Amino acid sequence: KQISIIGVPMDFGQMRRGVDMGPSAIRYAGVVDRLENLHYEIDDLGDIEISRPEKLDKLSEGNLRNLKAVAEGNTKLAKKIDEAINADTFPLVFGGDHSIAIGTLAGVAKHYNNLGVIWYDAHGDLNTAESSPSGNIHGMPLAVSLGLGHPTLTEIAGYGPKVKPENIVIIGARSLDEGEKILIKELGIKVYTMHEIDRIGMTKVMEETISYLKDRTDGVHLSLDLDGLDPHDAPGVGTPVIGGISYRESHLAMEMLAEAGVITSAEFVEVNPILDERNKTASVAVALMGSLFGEKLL
Ligand code: DIR
Ligand code: MN
Ligand code: MN
Ligand code: MN
Repeated sequence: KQISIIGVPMDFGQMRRGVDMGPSAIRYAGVVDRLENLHYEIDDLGDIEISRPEKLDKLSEGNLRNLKAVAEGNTKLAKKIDEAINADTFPLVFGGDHSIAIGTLAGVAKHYNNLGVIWYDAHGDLNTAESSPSGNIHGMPLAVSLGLGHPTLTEIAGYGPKVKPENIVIIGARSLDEGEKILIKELGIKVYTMHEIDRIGMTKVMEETISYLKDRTDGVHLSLDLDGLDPHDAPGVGTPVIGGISYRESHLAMEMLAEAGVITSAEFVEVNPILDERNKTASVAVALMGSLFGEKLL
């Protein structure tokens, strides 16, 4: 099977510069060799062109920072993803801040009747302009994909919503804003917080997640925010939250997804080499990709 790598040097979904260098850091950490060793054919399509807004960090249309630049980048990304899937390749996206999940899902979801989404993140990313405490669009992509938010974002690629609430599983949550908590309850979104991960263990969490999604979906997108991991293991992220998923638990999760063979597209986001320690976070991302694509010791 062929993998199409798409880099998205987007940092306008939040305010810490440097996450635009995430795709370079991940490539530098050796992702192409790593996946080629697993006998995949890798087509690195390079980076999406992201144009800098004339006035950076402007809160346009109310509470949406850099709305135009984020929407433009995601529109281009959606098109690239669509082409990669039409060419029968597996789209593998490198961020960039998490606002790029808007474009990834816009490109992926039209190819499935019931797309499943695993949201591996310390956060819910379920804010709208109304509920967001920051105005940062990287805190909104899951809401946008559910059809909630500004039409400039929800209608990217000309349709919406992209996903159904019952097809989503959030894993690793430990920082949710008030509006996000209400939305999770209202929509009945399945969430494994750190409490459940501690209590039942990652093995059970992934067994349940896989059987839940297998029953109801015809494809599953993995959206992995590196801040889902504990900052000790992944320090190079803009919004670290202590008490996260460990490196080992994350490998186990990826290995179980590989064994189940359920993942049909993936993205690894929020790698910020400026905030990192000797490219540790990009290296962790690449190691996790190894496991996701079937790497085994023996
Ligand atoms: C926060 C941070 N909930 C916000 N979100 C992040 O700004 O909406 N998501 N960092 O990954
Ligand atoms: Mn996120
Ligand atoms: Mn996050
Ligand atoms: Mn984040």
